[in-house]
Amino acid sequence: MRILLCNRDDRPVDAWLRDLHRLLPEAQVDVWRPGLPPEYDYALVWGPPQQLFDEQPQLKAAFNLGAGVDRLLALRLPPGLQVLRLEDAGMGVQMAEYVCHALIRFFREFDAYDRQQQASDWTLRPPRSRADCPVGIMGLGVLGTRVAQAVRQFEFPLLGWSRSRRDLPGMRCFAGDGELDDFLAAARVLVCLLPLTEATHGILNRARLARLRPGAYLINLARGALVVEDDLREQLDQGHLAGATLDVVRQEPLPPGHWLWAHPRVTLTPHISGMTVREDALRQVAQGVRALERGGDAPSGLVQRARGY
Ligand code: OXD
Repeated sequence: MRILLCNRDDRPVDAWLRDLHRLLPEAQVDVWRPGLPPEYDYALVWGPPQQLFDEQPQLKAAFNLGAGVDRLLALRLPPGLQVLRLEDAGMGVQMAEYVCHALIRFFREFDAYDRQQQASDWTLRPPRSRADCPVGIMGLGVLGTRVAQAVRQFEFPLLGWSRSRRDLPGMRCFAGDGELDDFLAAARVLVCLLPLTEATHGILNRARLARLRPGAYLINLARGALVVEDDLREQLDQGHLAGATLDVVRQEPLPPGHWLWAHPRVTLTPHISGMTVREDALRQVAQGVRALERGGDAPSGLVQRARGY
């Protein structure tokens, strides 16, 4: 079995190769470079160039070394290629802690207390009502479910929205376009964990952000293009949104001088909410490769290419 590895430049290739050899000793693994003969079975990729798939049309499957497959599916892929994504692989717990941090920072007004400390101001702010702070999670896949489980510990009313109906414990679940407005109108904190597809591109536009409860807060850790950034700015400036924590933006890295860098109600992080954990990711890849080699049931993480996730 032959495997191609085409990973991000900042991921140390020796460590990835070492762990792959350990987990899949039967595989011959090569690091991708242009011009390799078309004789590989599987590709492990993160941000691969089109050339890889043009030169390797016989590949059986591509494993995306990250959760979101939007960039991979935007390439011209061989028609029969199976695409698999990382499902949790150590990212779920990181995203859960990221969301809880942003949520509690907003709810407990830690930014205001930071400003008070700067001003040597020992003022107690009145406690806020948890009942007035329903947390709505958009996207109830593996990661959304993990985040919901963590947020539930803090006893906020919990809402969820997904394309097809889900039923999660302790959560009021909404489904499909028909229930999106009601979901938004009920949420104060909106956590976005949706995949980026044609259907979700720009889903958080002016009209939808305006549906949220006044003083709402947005936490986006999925993809920047889900949000119309000018509409977000308008809602922040008008005060309908109290603030936003964004781990993702439309253009990454965010260009110098972009308004998001300096907006007083925006907290930014450079796409770090769920970092790929090599060991966990490769364990999932190894299981997937073995499942594909065996045939039979679809391996976990198999992407429905037509659906986009
Ligand atoms: C992603 C990831 O898909 O970091 O953004 O895994």
